[in-house]
This record gives sequence, structure tokens and C-alpha cells, in this order.
Amino acid sequence: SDSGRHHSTALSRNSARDTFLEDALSGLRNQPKQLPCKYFYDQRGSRLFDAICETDDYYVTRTETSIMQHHADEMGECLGRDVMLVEFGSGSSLKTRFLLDHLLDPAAYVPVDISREHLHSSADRIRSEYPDLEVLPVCADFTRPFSLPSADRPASHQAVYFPGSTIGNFQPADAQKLLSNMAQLCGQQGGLLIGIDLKKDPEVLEKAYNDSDGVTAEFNLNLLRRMRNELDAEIDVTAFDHHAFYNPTKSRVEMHLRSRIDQAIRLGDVSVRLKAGELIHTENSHKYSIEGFAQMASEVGWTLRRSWTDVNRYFAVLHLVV
Ligand code: AVJ
Repeated sequence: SDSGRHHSTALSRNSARDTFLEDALSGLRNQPKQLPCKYFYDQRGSRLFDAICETDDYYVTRTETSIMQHHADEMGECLGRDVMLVEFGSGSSLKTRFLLDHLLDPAAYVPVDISREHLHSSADRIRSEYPDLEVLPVCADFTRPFSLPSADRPASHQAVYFPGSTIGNFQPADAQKLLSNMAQLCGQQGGLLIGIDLKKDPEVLEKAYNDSDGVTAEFNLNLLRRMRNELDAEIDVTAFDHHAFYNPTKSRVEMHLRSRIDQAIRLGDVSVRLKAGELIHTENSHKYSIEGFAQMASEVGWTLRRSWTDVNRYFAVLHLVV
């Protein structure tokens, strides 16, 4: 019923707030302090991320999109006929359209996303653009096991699409666990099409996460703004700086928020003290070589079949099979 729907919406909102509060508290009790990067993406954060993608300095999205534009036909062939395409963290499914244009009689498209409203509005849009395609959205946290819906027309096999180099946000051990879950989900004849950001000149990387328009800084600081708005935290956002750099020993760009002064922030009934210069670690963005990534994936059952990259070798899209 309608009232039932609203009731459950209110409930899930409450528990989402509680989870955010618990995660924020436990991260800030850590030494060094940290906050999970998945909380960047409230409405303002998602808009700021879209704005990052439009900057000249952030090459990632533009590069991956051009790889998709140029090679989606070959990717469609690699994924094969009658596939069920399962997209992890589908968001607006922007890059997916290049792929959907070239799939051979796909059995279904299954966008998986944690943000329910965004998932369903994007799914509706895909349905109207691809009237012959069965679209079966699944609202789930893709880092936890979930089951696939059944399509009207049975698929001959499953393939996961995981673009955006979102895999880079996971620590290598967690990335490998996620790759293992994907292999389990796909089963026999499974496929994986995944976007990874490649190792490159640290200067290019540092510019990409310190864009000259300051959009990435706003995106990083928005996490504190969000804590203020949603958790009633007492935080002076202007008392923090954006700090991003390449860590060559870990092959990753790290983003932090740096306290400009000795200060305390209040979260619920907890007061958290920060020294001047102290960092809150907000994101890792791991960079891979194609060979290194293929090695990590092979340890959990994937074999690299093919890869596509751009002229600068900044980004790669990999096709792997079980
Ligand atoms: C969406 C995870 C691919 O790590 O490059 C952009 C997020 N953070 N600028 C990335 C992000 C700072 C982005 N991913």
C-alpha cells in the first residue's frame, strides 16, 4: 500500500542515518582518522562529482568514455549473444548506453545501485530508450552478496559491467574479494568488463585530484558539510583544507581533509579533537597496470581475454572470463 511504502521509506532513511553516524564515529576514533568514501555521494556530492568529470584536469571519465565510444562494438561481440548484463554501481548508466547499443540480443540489463530513487529513475529512462530490452533494477550494496533476478527470456550467461575505475577505491584485498564475488555471481561462462585507471606520471595524477577550479576540494569538503546537515554534527568546514597526493609505494592517490587548527568537532554526544595539520583520510584511488590487475583477478578465477586503452595509456577497459 501507499502508506506502507512511505513507512518503509522513513524506516530505511533512519537506518541509513544511523549507519552513516556509526561509520563516521568509528572512522574518527581510528588512528589515523578516516571516513568512508562512499559517503561522498549525497545529491550535492553526486553533482560535484559530475562537475569534476567536466574539468580539464580530471582525465578519467573523458578517457573511459572515448574508449567505450571507439570499441563498444568489439566489447559487445566479446560479451556474446543472449547475455544478462549486470552493472555494479550503475548510477545514471551513462557509459552503459554505448555498450547497450552493441549487445547481441541481450536477455536483460540488471543495473545494481544502492541509491533507490536514482536507480529506478535511471532504469525508467533506459526502458524508454531501449523498448526491446528487459530492465531489472536491483537495489543493493554490491559489496555484499545479492541474488540475480530472473529474466523473461533466459540468459545463456551473465556478465558484470563495472566501469569508472570504482574498483580503485577498494584496498587490493577487498578489490580481490569483490572480483571473487563477481565470479560467483556469474558462474560458468561468466564475463566481466571492467574499467581501471592505469599507473602514470604522478604529475598527471596529482593534477587530476587537485583540479585548478577547486571542484575536487569542494567534493572532499562536502563530506563534512553532509555530516553537519544529516548528522547534526558541529563542524567548521572552513577550518579544513583539501589534501590529495600520489602515494607511490601503494600506487594510489590519497585524499585527506587537513585540520588547519587545533579544534574539536562534535558528532552526536561525542567530541573529536584534531591537532593543527592532522589528517582525516577520505579516499584511496588505486592505480593498476593491466598485467598487475590481470594477476590479481586470475587468483580468484578470472582470465584476461582482451583489453582496450587510449593513446596515452591513461585508462583501460578489460574483458575477463571465468
Ligand atoms: C569515481 C572512484 C572513480 O577515484 O577517481 C574523483 C572518485 N575522487 N575525484 C576516483 C574521485 C576524487 C573517482 N571514482
